Formats: sequence, C-alpha cells, structure tokens
Amino acid sequence: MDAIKSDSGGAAREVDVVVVGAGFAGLYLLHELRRLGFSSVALEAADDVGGTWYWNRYPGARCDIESIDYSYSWDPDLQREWQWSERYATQPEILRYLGHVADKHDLRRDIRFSTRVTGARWDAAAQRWSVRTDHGDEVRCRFYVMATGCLSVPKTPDVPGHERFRGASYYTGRWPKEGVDFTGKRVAVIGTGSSGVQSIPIIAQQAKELTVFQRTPNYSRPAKNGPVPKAKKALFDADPAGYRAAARLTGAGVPVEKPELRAFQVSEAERRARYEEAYQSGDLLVFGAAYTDILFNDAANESVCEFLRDKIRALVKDPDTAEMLTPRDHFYGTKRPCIDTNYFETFNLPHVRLVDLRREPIRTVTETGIDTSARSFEFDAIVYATGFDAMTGAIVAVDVAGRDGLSLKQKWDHGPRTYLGVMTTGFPNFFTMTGPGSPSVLSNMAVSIEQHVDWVRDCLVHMRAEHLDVVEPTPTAEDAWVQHVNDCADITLLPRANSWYMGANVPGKPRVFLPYIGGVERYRKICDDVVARGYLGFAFAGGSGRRCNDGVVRRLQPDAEIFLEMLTELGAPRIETLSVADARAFAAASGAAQPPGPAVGEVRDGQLAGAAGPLAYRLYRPATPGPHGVVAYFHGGGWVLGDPQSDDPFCRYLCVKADAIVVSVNYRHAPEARFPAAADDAFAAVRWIADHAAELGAAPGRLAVCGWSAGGNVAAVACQLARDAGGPPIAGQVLVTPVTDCDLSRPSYAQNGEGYFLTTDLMRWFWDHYADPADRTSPKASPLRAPSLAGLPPALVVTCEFDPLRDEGSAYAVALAKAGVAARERQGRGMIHNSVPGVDVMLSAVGLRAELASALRAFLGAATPHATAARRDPASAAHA
Ligand code: N01
Repeated sequence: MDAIKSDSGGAAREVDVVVVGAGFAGLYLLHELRRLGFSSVALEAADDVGGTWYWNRYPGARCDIESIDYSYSWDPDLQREWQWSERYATQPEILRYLGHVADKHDLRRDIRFSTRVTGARWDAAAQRWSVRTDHGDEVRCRFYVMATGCLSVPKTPDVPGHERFRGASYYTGRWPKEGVDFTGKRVAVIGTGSSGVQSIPIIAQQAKELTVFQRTPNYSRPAKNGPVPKAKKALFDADPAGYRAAARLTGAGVPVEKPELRAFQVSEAERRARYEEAYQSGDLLVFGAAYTDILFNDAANESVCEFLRDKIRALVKDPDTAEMLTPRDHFYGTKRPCIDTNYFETFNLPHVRLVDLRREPIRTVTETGIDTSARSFEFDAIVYATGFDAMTGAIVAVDVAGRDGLSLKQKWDHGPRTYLGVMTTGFPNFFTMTGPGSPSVLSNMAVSIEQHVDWVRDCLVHMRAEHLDVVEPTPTAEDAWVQHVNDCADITLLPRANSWYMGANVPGKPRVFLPYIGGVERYRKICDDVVARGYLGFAFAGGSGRRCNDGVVRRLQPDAEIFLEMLTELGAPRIETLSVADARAFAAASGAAQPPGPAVGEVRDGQLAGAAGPLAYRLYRPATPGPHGVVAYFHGGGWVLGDPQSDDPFCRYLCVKADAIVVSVNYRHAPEARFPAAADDAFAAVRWIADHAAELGAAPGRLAVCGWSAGGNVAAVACQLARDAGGPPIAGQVLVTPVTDCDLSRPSYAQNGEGYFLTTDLMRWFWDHYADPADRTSPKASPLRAPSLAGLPPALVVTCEFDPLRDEGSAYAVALAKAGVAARERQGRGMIHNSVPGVDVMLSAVGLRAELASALRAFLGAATPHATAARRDPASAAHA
C-alpha cells in the first residue's frame, strides 16, 4: 500500500483516509494519521470542531464523567497544561478544550468544515471509496472512517403536530449557537433524559413558567459538582500515565473500586450505608459498581431503586409530584441514569409544573401550545429534549454502499452487525469509531475512542508494512461477535428496558442491544487478542495475495469466562493435586460462597436406607399445595466430593421450577467407598423414595431422577438397575453433563480437557478414586456400555459445549434414542461443566435450567409405563 501524496488534506480530492467528523474521535484520528504519514481529510458538517460538544449547547450541558477522566491521554503536555475549572466541565469549556487541541496540533488544515457526507461507495476495481458531500463533490480514499459519534442524530420529533407550533421550537441536540434567553417566557420541555435533567433547572431559573412533559421518570442524583476534587487531582498529577493505564483496565474506563460482594451478602444497614456513600459521591458509575450483581439480579437492583426512590420522595415536597417523578417501570441502569444539579428540587418551585404523559398523553402540539388528553397549555417556546437515533443513526444517515453495491442501511435493517464494533462484513476498508457492538456509550467515551483510534491506526500500519490493500471481517467472525454481544447483554437486566440502548426510543427501529456490555478492559483484551492471533476473523488482500484468518475470538459464554478468570485470579488449586480431605475442604468452602438459590416451602434433613446402611438426605418441598411428584437428586463431585449442601441452590431451584419435592441423596463417596457403592446407593435411594413417597408427602408413582456430573452417572445407572429389577417405575431422567463412560479419549476431552473448570486430569483423579480400571467398563460405572438401553425412562441429557464430558453425554442421548427411548439432548452453547447448576451465577444457563426443570415437571405429570415395558425386554436384564 503506497501512501497517497497530499500536502493539504483539507483540499485534496484523493487521500489515504477520509474521516467523517471532527469531534473527540476525529481529531485524535487525524493526529495519528498525520503522525504516521497517511494523508487524510476530515469532513465535518459543523463549522468548527467539537462533534457532540459543538451541537449540544443547551443550557446546563456538561459532561457527567469527571473531566479528568473525560479527556485525552495521548498528549502528555496537554494533560499537564490544561486545568479543568470544574469537576464536571460545562459544554463551553469542553468545546474550548477541543478547539485548543485542534489549534495546538494544527489539525484544522486537514478538516473541511460545513461539509456533510451524503454517500460513500466502494469501487472494488480501484479499491477506493468515493465519498460524496453535500457540496456535490467527491473525495476518493483507501480507507473510510466514520467518527460520527453515538448520539449525534437527534430523533425526529415523534410528537404529533410539532410542525404546527408558531412559537419557538428548540432541540437540545441542535441548540442555537447564539443561545436562547427564556426570560419572561412560558416554556415547555418535553423529555426527562440526561438532556432534560440538565437543562430543566437552568431553564426554570429564566422562564416565567416552565412545564415539563415527562413520559418516563429517570433515576438521577446530585452530581455534587464543584472544583476538581483535590485528592483525585493529586492522584492524577502524581502519575498521569499510571492513572490512565489503570482506567483502561476497568469496566467503564474510569478507575472505580471493583466490587467483590453481592448485594445480599451484607446486612440491610450495611447495604444502605454503601448506597448513601455512593449517593453522596456524585459519581455516575458507583451505584452500578456497588455490588457485583446490581446489573444482573432483580432483587439486588431493586434495592438500589428503592434507595433512590426514597431520596426523590425526600427532595420533592408535593407527594403527587414526587410519585410522578419516581421511576417504577425499569431497573436502575437499564436506561441511562443521570446526575444533576437541583433537578428534583426544581419541581418545588411555584412556576414549575410536571405533566405525566402516562396519565395524560400529548394529543397534539397546537399553534399556541400543547394539548394533552386532559388539558390545553399555551407556550412561547417548546424545548424538545427527546433524544437521539443512537449508535446507528449517523452511520446509516449516509448512503453507504459496499461490495457489489450492498447497502449498509439494508444490511442493518434488522439491527447493526459488526465485528468488534469497528468493521462490518461486505464493507472493505470501512471503519466505525465506537460503533455498535463496542463498549462506547457504556463507558467513558474518551477511553473507548482512543482505544478504537489506536486499533485502527495499528491496523493501517500493519497493512502498509505487509503490503496489504484491503481488509474486511469474515462472516463467521461477525456472526460470532454479534452473538457474543447479545450473550453479554442477555445475562444483564438491560435488555428488559425500553431504552435507546435497545433502539426502543425510535419508532420502527429494531429492538437490538446496541453497545457491548462486557466492559472496556475485556473488550480491549479481545481486540488485542484478535491482533495477537494474526488478525483473527479478518481477510486481507493486497500485493502479497489474499490472507484470510477466519475464526471466532470468543465462543465462551461471558459468565463462564468470568468464572474461569476468577478461578485463576484467586489462584484456585488444581484439585487433583490435593489430598482428598483438602479437596473436600476446598469444595465445601467454594460451595459456601454460592448465592443461596430461591426460597422453598420446607427444607429438612433425614435418613434413608442406602445399599449398605443409612444415608443422609435433604428434602426440599415447594410452597405450593401438593400433592407433588418427587425428584431423586444426585449431586456432582466425581464420586469423591460434594454433598446436599454443595448442590443446595440447584435443588432449591429444581424444587421451585419443577414444582416438585426434591430429595437430594448423600450417597457414599470414594475412596472410602469405592465402586459400586455410589451406584448401589443411588438405586437403593430411588427404591426407598418410591416406597416412602406417601411418608415424604409426595404423590405415589410420580418419581423422576436427576443428577449432575457424577450424580448424573449414578442417576443413569439407577434407572438401568430399576429397569432390570422391574421397578420402581421412574417417569423420567434428567442427566446434567453426566459421566456416562470411562473413555477419556473422546474429542471433547482433547478440546476441553484443560482450562474449562473440569479437566482431564481431574476426571482421571476421580476415576482413580472411584473404580479400578477393570470395573470401569461395567455398565454400573459406564452406563453407555449397557448391552441395551431399551425400556429406560424418557430422558433429557444436558451437555455443555466446553465440557470434556460433552461427547459422552451426547453419545448417551443418541444411544438412548436408538434404543427407542424418548431421549433428547440439549447442548448449552458456550457453557462449561458447571454452568447449569450455577443458579444465580451462571446466568447464561437460565434458559437451559428452566428447560430441564420443565422437563422434570412434564415427566412428573406423565404416567410411568417404563418399568413394565422393561420387564418384557430380555436384553435389558443383562447387567441386573
Ligand atoms: O435523550 P434520552 P437525551 N413524547 O433518549 C422522552 C447522553 N447525554 O438527549 O424515556 C414524550 O435519554 C423520553 O421518554 P422515554 C447520555 O448518554 C449525556 O436526554 O422514551 N417524551 C426521555 O425522557 C444520554 O442518555 C449527557 O419514555 C418523549 C427523553 O425524551 C443520551 O445522551 C447529557 C418522546 C429522551 O431522553 C441521550 O440523552 C445529555 C415523545 N414522543 C445527553 N420521545 C451528559 O451529561 C422521547 N421522549 C454527558
């Protein structure tokens, strides 16, 4: 790739790179491109630099990430010279800052102002983009970068009659440069998002009357703005580079303490004290980071919501107004929360009133004001603080045509599809800065912008060095990234809200979670990983030919990945290196830290008759009226570890969701009691439970079995033994990632035997403790080896993609089905061995868990003819 020579990018007709936008991203990108010898031009619709800070001049506009954080890190002198006057700088100050950067680095000479890009077309033969502007001209370039911001296209007002109003209409996102004086005016503000929350108190100071039209109340709290906090400034000044480096290794791009506890691991008093501290801090991000589960767990989040609702009630004098201002329809953080200066207090002023559009929707804007379903209002001015067509609006506003004329707007018709939020398949050499599928709006934009600029810059430098002309992500990589972005969002509460994150604020926009919620640290690692693995997921073409490094950078479910990282961080020992006693102690300690699982009607411990003596069991009874069916449950732990306590949350879950009594059996463990003790105990327990159903309060004849891992093994064996013994009848078996065979050479062992929690070495350790090699092939140890599987109870076999036991689980399901058993397999995509029983931890398995609970429920509702059928099948008696 030879550089296109251009002395003055600003006037050039052909450059290496066209950058659209001269905001935070565009300016830094221009700087880097020039520094590295790429000719470039930025095309900017405004008549000056600033991007979002150019357009959003509404009263009260300021950043809500502290200015020390919300600033460039790439110019060490700038970091020293520039002193922010406030903790949260105003829009004019931020605009001055960006202007200063542009001047300091002489960037304006490469920017064409008052130039809007209208279209861009990829010319495959020339390997160039033709970028058209509203001046009717065209710039050709090798690389086309949209640095157009995530919140830059104001939403078209979807308020009926808005065009009829004869007074003045203003849009917060397109505020007049000369400012607006509302003195003596009757003003309406529609919208109570960040722009409304910031502008309402200031407009109220000027206006004669202010009427706020609110559709959804918002969580907001005092910003506690003021001078830059001394402690923070001292920390920053002592080591700016270290401070920035730390910020990059956080979830949101701002150094905040990482939580370690769940909300309900502490007392209510402690929780409230933590929230009070967060409230008083004036920091936007601290509530989301107060406990690990705030954005994942309904109850944890609700505890924040209730705390903030109390604050609103305390600030707003009129109880009816306070109630109207109280958010109740979404969880905290699922729509972007706000920090404010006197927002709620403004509603105590006599000339300010609130109209709740849920009670009285706007019927129409009239020539003189606004009619709701209940009243007519007269205004001199209407302010629309109604938000943006976020993340995709500015990108698809340009008519972008990629390979073979593919239209970007059409490609993204059902939601944006990108690889890493930085490129999209079918659009070679086209980059989006902080595009959909990247952390962007869920992070400190300054940090995310710099990371994207750096990544794209490095990609261009790589291509130049390798004589490559064209780059494009592969469909496989893009599909998997879209999946990963959704997987990350789906384990949180965020997709449940009607937010602009979901595109829900724009009528007709597809409902898709737009940003990447995995956090900036994780995202950066992924982007770096892609490069380290030879630009995994990208295809390049150039003088040296075509290179396609197809592949997927993340397949694991995000919660599984976090869990595995946590194990590494904690330095968890390899169990197979421990003594049995130490392994049990470690397993018990890990089990004690689990979330407790749901409440059930009753939990009680008892004893049942095992194969060689009494065994402890724990019974879980639903709170619903009986009679209930009963599930004989067998815990995991490789026949060596575990007990009812270790699987307690899962049993509670099964009890509630399957609406069944669950009897969790503490079968004998190896090495004290080796094969076939566990299997014999499991069968004895099933028999005992069937015989004592009435005594347990269960409906007789409605019995299913369930087990996880080694518990799945003994559950499967118990079904075979029951069949061969002619009873008891078992209505169904749910085997969760079960051990079904002693062969450790299946592909899933080779693929997942290291690094995914259950390892090959650990499985070998379990087997060694449990059974002599000669015994392992017995169907009582390896139920897959039974001469016949005919006549067994219907089965659901749950397997997980990243589990060494995956293939033997699949093989068992297949063999059962082949033998005429109503068996099916459900595989957890991206999940690991312990995903399914990880109640309230492994949230990606929520659907799969619900499915297996409903399978149990269905089994227990069904009749049980299997034992009878089995008795008629001679082959099935083979290993009785
Ligand atoms: O827009 P919004 P914004 N009739 O979409 C309401 C960033 N930002 O400009 O929630 C009546 O959040 C709408 O109601 P509902 C920040 O990321 C940052 O305020 O859809 N009402 C909502 O109340 C922020 O999140 C700063 O029911 C209508 C409001 O208008 C993002 O920009 C400052 C309506 C829109 O809220 C967007 O904020 C400002 C209708 N037809 C913005 N349509 C900083 O502090 C919409 N609404 C850095």
